[in-house]
Amino acid sequence: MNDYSESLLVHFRRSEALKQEALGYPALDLNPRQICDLELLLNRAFYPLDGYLDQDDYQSVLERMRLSDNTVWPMPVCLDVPEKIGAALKPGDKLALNDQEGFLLAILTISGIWQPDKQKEAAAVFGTDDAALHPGVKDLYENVNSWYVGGTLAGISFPIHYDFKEIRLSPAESHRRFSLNGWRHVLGFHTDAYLHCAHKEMIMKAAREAGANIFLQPVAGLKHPGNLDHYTHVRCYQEFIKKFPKNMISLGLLPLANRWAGPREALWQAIIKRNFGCSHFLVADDHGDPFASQLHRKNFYAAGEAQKLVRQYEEETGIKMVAEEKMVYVEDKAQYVPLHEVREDMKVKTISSGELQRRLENGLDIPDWFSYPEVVTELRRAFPPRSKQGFTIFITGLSGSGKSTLAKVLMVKFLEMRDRPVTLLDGDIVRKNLSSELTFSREHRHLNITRIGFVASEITKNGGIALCAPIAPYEESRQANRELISKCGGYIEVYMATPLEVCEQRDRKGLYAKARAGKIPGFTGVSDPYTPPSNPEITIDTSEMTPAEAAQEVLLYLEEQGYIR
Ligand code: PPS
Repeated sequence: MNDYSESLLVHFRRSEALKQEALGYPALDLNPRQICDLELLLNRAFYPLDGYLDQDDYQSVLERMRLSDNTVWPMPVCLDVPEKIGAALKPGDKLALNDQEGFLLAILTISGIWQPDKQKEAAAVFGTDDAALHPGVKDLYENVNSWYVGGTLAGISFPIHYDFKEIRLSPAESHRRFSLNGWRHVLGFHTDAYLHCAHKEMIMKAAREAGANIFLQPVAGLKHPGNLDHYTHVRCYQEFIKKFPKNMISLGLLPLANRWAGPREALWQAIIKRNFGCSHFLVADDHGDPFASQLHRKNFYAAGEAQKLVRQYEEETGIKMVAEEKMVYVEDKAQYVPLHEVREDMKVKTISSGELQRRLENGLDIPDWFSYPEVVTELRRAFPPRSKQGFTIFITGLSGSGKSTLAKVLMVKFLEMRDRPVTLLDGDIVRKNLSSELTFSREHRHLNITRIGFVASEITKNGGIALCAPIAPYEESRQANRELISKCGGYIEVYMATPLEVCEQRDRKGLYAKARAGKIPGFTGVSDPYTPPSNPEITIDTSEMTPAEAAQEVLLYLEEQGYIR
């Protein structure tokens, strides 16, 4: 047996022994944010940390951006645990740390447990303790447990990823890659945005100035898996790096749970980049700002603060700050130039992210000066025009208002078009299948509607048409569905405003008569409320319209909005 296989065997035996040992310890299933932190602790991206901060280090980081031994470290990285676990632990105890499926990742030997003053932490880290002003503060108050645990880690396994394994580089792997390539100076670029031509020009300019190769390190943190965007982002990065000269750029995903703490965040990322082997770090003037690039919101941190802080600590961190310089396309020159070199007589062209979204939605041209055809192809695949997106038509109204009839006519029309699969989720059908155990109580009706919403969202996400026709008497259930489904494609709410008297007069199923006779308790419109939608896309009163006319109204709306051609 050679040295390498012997060390593997030793590692395997040690892990097996630790796994056995861990069976006797209290266990915690980590949330996605905690799994990100743990991975970066275990692979040494958070060097010099070899575990979670203890209370002294935590205080010192808040007050001085340094560990107690004076090393620069700007971000508190502690393990937050629920009270029922925290209150039962004491220093010296061990805690098994699992992923969300209960798979053992590490064993923590506890050095301290305390209840942090979150307001103080927020003020120190984010610069405000007001949750209304900063999403990072809100997250700290609402999603971080109120007991902190510090201690050292014995790693058993890195968190498991099935996606893009070949570009999930650890610091050891990126170091190795850089040295194999003979890269002595490496410029780290941290991003979570889609990158286009302007970014390439900006990165190349910075790399020339630093005399460095480039390490593009996009965040693959909290949003995936299951998030379509994550896959699109990474595929776009894979296309983007092909636009650079050979052997100039390397791509590696960073499983970082961003805190959005502005300057502190930038300094933290600089240290992380150094740990991955970078000598330089590209920093934007609004780096780490929670509202950076949001058109209608002012940034939280003052412009340039992040760059200043990273530069201030350059000597100690060992990584140099390179300021990002915005590049813009000048039409008369047919090339990109730095923003500060643009003269008044030059014609500058830009496409905002909102405009890009609009062009994608409508299948409009995205010019080559703005982005690369291969990147645009990936984007078009993920954000197809409305005529290729799935959508849900959610028809709500009283019993007898014409919901099912309208849904059936529409279904036939869509089947005739033959361009998307169609699923009918009529109230009665759902009650027989998906919700057969539910009653007509308020709670069960809500559950019934949100179940329909979930199924419709899956159909919509996969490019189909979901036709839903339940009574759906409550605004809160309808709103929940709107929120969920709009993220997956189109959502069109159709309010059947046929008056109660007309519905009751029709009484096709004889239910109103029974309800009036007291034989059906809690009947919608008679002895149970129906709240009309506050903002439906379409309102239809079938007392004045044939089913074909009602369907035509919906089809005209869909055509106008670009869902059908
Ligand atoms: S809800 O409120 O959205 O969950 O209702 P839904 O799933 O659409 O089911 C409505 C159909 O169930 C029959 N039914 C009742 N409706 C209202 N209130 C009570 N108490 C009730 N009991 C049974 C009725 O046939 C409804 O069908 P439609 O097609 O709307 O007439």
